[in-house]
Amino acid sequence: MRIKTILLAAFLFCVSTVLALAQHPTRAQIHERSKVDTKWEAKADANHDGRVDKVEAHQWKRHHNKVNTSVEKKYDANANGYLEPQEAREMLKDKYTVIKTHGNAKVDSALEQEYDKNHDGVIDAKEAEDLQKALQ
Ligand SMILES: [Ca+2]
Ligand SMILES: [Ca+2]
Ligand SMILES: [Ca+2]
Repeated sequence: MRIKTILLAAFLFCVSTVLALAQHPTRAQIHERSKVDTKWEAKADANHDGRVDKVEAHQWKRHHNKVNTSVEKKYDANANGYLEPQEAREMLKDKYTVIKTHGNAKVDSALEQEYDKNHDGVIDAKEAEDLQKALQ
């Protein structure tokens, strides 16, 4: 009688452990991966497995800056709503020229914000040093 109880308890313990182990990765996967269902996700899906994982999403965002301002729109040469590296470069290049000429320039895009270290809305000559490095 007692052995039976112990065996049953052991059995239940095993079953619950197996279930827990089986469930874990599944839940994590669902959490981490999102299904590809928009245009940008289809393009961001670098390994074409139908899902955009964290790395792919990060890579995409690094290279495709969404156009938000009228200034950014001006540099969106292929008018796809994103600034590709080449387009972003043109924008930053022009900005750098303005800073060289006037000593500073207003921040008008999220991309430029990265260079505004003291967050005063202006990129000054000192802050533009990083901008210059990025353009090289
Ligand atoms: Ca993928
Ligand atoms: Ca573009
Ligand atoms: Ca600044």
